[in-house]
Amino acid sequence: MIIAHISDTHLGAMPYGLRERSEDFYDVFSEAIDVIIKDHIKVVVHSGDIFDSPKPPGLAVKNLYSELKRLDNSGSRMLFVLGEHDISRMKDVPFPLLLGEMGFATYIGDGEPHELEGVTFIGFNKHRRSEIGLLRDKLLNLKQNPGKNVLALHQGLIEFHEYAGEMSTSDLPVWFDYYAMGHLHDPGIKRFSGLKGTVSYAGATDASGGFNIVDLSIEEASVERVTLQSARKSFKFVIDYNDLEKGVGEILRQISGLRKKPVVTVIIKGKNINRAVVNYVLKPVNEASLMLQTKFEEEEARVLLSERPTDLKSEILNQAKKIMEKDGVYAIEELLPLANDPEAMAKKLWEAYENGELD
Ligand SMILES: [Mn+2]
Repeated sequence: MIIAHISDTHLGAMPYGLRERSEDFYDVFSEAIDVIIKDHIKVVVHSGDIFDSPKPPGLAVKNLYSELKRLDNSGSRMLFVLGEHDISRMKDVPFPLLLGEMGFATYIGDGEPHELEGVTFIGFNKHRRSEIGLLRDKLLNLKQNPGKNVLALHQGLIEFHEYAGEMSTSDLPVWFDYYAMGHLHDPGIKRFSGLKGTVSYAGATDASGGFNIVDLSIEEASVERVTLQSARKSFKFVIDYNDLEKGVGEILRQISGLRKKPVVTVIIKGKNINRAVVNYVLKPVNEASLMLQTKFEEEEARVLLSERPTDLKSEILNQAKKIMEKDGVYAIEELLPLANDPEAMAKKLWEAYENGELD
């Protein structure tokens, strides 16, 4: 059996309040469904964060419904678990459950085995950090089923993201043939020596511009990445203030001719930057992008941290002096040592004020 693994579709999201960005989320999801139908893939595992909000906009519900209907008409089925974006804190019925209830998709976040054509799918909804122990116990008590087994979770694994990780691959039962992960928005495909199958984050459909196709018909399941053409590209450029024209030319070469106008961030580096000049020169970039964000990094700021300070205290004093002159030195020398005693700090500050030391 070949399955599709998709995740974090966040239908209904509208970054920067832009209608075009909101449509991007529907476009990539729809294109993914096109690929799935064209390739006759019968099962789609969605690892959570179907909607961006527990109370999704009507358009998001309508679009999900029509895509599920298209899948259904072609004899395919979506299996899903819930992410934290789907789960209402108001203890209401999450919207995706409704579509499951109506028979347009199959909810598998209940931890029960769901068998389809000889493959068993088991999933759990998002467990918050405080509930990880509970999830670990539930995972530990799972029983291996004959044939292939697929696990769907919406959790961060520390092996994929040190800080967003909530649990580790050592918490996973070892016998699954594929671990369909959701939650982390960067896609990742990894194998671990203790685990039978590949562990993979399908990535956020919009941000990563893709999803996975997993072949379970072979002994060792293989994972292939599909790239979606309708995903909007985003770029980040760093250009030199002294060579603006050249930098802009290079940016225009890279961002023109795309299917959708990209989201562009330009960082301008240099000395004595005149922002009006920059905005003027960047006009064609602004016109060629859906959204342009310009950031400035004045040379001064770079000099500040050009060398690793040898003595932290004198470095802090130097910086304080540069930024706030003698008040800065006063703040570091006199006030900082009192930081955990606000009373004494206020007293010291008042004294300094009365003595005219803060002029
Ligand atoms: Mn999530």
